[in-house]
Amino acid sequence: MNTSTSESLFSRAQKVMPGGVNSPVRAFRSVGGTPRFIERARGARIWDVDGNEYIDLVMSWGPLILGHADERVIGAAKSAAERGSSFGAPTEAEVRLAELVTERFPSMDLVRMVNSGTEATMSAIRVARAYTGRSKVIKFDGCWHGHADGLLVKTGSTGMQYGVPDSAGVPSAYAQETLVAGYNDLESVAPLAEEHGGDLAAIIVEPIAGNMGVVPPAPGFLEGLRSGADDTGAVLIFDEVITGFRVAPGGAQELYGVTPDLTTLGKIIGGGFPVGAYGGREDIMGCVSPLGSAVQAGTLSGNPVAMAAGVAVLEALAEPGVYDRLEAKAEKLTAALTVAAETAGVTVTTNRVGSMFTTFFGPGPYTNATQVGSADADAYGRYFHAMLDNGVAMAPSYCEAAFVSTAHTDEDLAGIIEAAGKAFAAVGTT
Ligand code: KE4
Repeated sequence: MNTSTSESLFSRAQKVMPGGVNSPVRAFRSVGGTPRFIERARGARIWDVDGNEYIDLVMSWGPLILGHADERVIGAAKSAAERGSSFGAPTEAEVRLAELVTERFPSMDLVRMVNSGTEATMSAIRVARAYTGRSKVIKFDGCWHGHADGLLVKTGSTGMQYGVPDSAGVPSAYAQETLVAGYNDLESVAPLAEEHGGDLAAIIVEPIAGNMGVVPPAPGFLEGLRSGADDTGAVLIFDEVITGFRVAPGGAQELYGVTPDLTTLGKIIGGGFPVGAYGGREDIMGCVSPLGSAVQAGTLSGNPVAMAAGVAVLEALAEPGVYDRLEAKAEKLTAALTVAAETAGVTVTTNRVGSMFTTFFGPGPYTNATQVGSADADAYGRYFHAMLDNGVAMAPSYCEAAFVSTAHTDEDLAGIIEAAGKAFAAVGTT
């Protein structure tokens, strides 16, 4: 496969951007090799600058549930852009998107648009602290909520309850306000709530983890967090940046029937344009300026082009049968992948919820960060490159989700399955 133009672009990029990328995972560091520079995309397919074609399962990390360059989305964005790119003033489009979001997420009385998932989670935590007057936050090992300082925190050493920075540049004083519990491990939450409950502002969780690979909530886990938040008076925040509009029209909270106090959204609600959002109970969102004293602002928040794209996506997702068709496609694909792995003598475990899934290399189960850490990353790296060589683009890390879109045709699925047969054989028996 000729990748010479990607290679020369990558060396150019590294002269002017850290690591040659605008987001670390794109640099292929955990799988090796040269990132493919993409020239264009449509439906489920992307083409790199060397003309190589791939069936895409990254789908921009989740936003493109309708596929690449969906005519409804691009048409809406184009027409909005022709009327002006940004006004820094209210528009009807942002009202319409906020109405669509709050209709689908009944827990969201009020919603504020921002420009990324990071902004959404950072703001939601600030508002939870403003509402409660408290400072501690519980997050979960293996969950990613973007790169706000207080969330770049990992479990301290054994027995230490306070978090420690998970990135250079995060002062330990910030990290100490964040407590880290085990995903799907309510027993790890109890002592933190007991010790810090009086100062606990928020519990933030990915209701379906997508950033340690896909890890669904164990039965009772989300319900346990709901009662823990009620018992301590903490604000329960569901980070649905991935799962919102992905696993159900009303996200994971609809799927599992557990209602958070605040929800963060992103990805799908922008249709590939930069959009995040946070919202929830009116009494909590009443703290947000200009209503209340929790400051949060943004030049391009509610950008009219991004809002128009988001409205187009959510209106398309309202069509009857969309989620049933997504479920059927993803079920068919993952079942066939499992057969392909077995045929090649490769042991894999697939975690799937709706149209998001991860194929782990190993016997599993994979229900928390520790178990995920035991999966065979090297085998995934071989699989990743073999899939790429056979025309399928996967996430360049196994701690991510693969996404099926409404644009993936039967032909696309067949192409993925055929490539996987070769790729599993290339991995070798594990
Ligand atoms: P952004 O700031 O990247 O828009 O959103 C941060 C974020 C928040 N919450 C969840 C559950 C998320 O998954 C994300 C971002 N997701 C990653 C991939 N899993 C984005 C890809 C990247 O970092 O390049």
